[in-house]
Amino acid sequence: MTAKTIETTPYSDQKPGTSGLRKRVPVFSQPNYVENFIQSIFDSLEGFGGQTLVIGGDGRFYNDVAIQKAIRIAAANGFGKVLVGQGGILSTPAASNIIRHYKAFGGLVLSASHNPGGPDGDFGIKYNVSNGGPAPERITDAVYARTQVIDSYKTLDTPDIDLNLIGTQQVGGMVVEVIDPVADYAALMQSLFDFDAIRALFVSGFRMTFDAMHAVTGPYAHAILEGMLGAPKGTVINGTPSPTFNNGHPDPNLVYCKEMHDLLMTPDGPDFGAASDGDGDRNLIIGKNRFVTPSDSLALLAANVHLAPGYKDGIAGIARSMPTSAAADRVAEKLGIEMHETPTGWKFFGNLLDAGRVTICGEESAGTGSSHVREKDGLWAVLLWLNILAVRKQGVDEIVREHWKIYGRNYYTRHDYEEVDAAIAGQLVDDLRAQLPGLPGKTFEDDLQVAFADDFTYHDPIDGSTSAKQGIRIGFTDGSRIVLRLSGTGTVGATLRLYLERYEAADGRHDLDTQLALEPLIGIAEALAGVKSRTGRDAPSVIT
Ligand code: VG1
Ligand code: CO
Repeated sequence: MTAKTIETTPYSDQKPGTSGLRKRVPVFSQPNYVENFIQSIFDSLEGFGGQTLVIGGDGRFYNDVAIQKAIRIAAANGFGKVLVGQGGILSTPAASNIIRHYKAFGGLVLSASHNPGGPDGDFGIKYNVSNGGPAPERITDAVYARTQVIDSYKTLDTPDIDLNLIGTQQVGGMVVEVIDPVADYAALMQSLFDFDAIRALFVSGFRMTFDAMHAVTGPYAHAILEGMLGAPKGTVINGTPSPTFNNGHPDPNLVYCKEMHDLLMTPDGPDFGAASDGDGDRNLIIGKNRFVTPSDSLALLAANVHLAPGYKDGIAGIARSMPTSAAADRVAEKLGIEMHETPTGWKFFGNLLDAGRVTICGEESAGTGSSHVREKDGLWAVLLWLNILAVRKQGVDEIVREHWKIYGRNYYTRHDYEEVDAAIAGQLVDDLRAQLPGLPGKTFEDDLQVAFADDFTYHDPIDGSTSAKQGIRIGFTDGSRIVLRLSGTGTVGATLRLYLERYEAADGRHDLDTQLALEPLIGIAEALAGVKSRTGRDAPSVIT
């Protein structure tokens, strides 16, 4: 079968954001929109002839349509083989593992992650490179440049392949193998964690709820938690992936998982609650009477990870995204290991992980992961927590409190203002940036003195690349911070994210309400940036 070359014209809006290209489904459904983007990815790569490409997504609306297109374009461009998850399903961390395990050239991950799905919801395409991680900026920049001038793409006239049939099929000169999306990932988890200890925990009567949010982790959680680990049936809720996420918002935070949170705060509720997002790379952790902020979770996991067999020799270092609280920094300091601060987005962790400089990474946006793959990994974090609980034989709340007694507590919150007018948001950030040089040395609220104020620039210590304008940081002498940046994953208008952090020493007060503890900083941020006054909002859209 010979490849056809189809003429096309560029779309001006195919610039990948924090995690691939994300747009509304009606945007992706425009003629040649998917084709242009995928061909632009392939045009930006070299040496994939005869190689393997992994394709999978979170099962959202349009997943199946895009996968069939991607398979034809891959075949016409000369890939030797495509590995695709059954039903088109692969969680983001599972896709990362498949790329690494089968030494694929790269992979297409089809997801808009925590954004809602459906005919009017969001869709997304991300390219991952051979280490299993998101393509670095050098590649995403090249892809974007290519989308601006693309004039043709290659495809084949072939029928759709049967995505439900495990085994191999042929598309032109290319082999398509439909694989079990769960098996390899489950085996990887089993190699890292003490499954016997976790099984014993469940036998002892420990109760948990895992909310898969009608998204991709359902099959993984059913197989691992209820299957391999013997958790009672019903432990996993909302465990069947739905193209619309049952009309929900698959973002595991206190807004969209409020019911589970409230259940965990009752005396008869389960001991442990967890959830994951649309594509399975985020995690929410709630113990009985204790919500664990993702920043704290990163620090706690780093401090206890040696209790899991896969990490028994300790860790090389920790990396966190810039807006993530400095709680993990204190763990790294105590362990005497490297600590790295990177821009938002998992793609910045890849080089550090590949070089063996760090083992654990995390983001305040409910993302934690390790060197086992090159994506954040929701179920991995849940299993590591379970492993720690099983070995320490303590509850989440007790473990968190003990941690604060050793390291102090970083009170932390994020205020999101969604769907703000993009021009207003841009101007607001520009105006705040202009104030930065005058801030160091200034004192607010009597005793909060600005130590530094800058727009974060990252210098990658491995490849020497520089990423500028990654978010505004205002740091105070007591360790408090205000961070403001624009989201790179939203699909409508602009989303302003305001991150606030305050450090309370080991012998300080650890029982304050988070929003109250941060009130002075919230006031300073409003005085400096004027998010509320300039956007006309009286409160954030989401507080996490
Ligand atoms: C958000 C989070 C970021 C995360 C990214 C992708 O990006 O802040 O930490 O890496 O989403 O996560 P932004 O630019 O909107 O702040 V996922 O689970 O949506 O792939
Ligand atoms: Co996600």
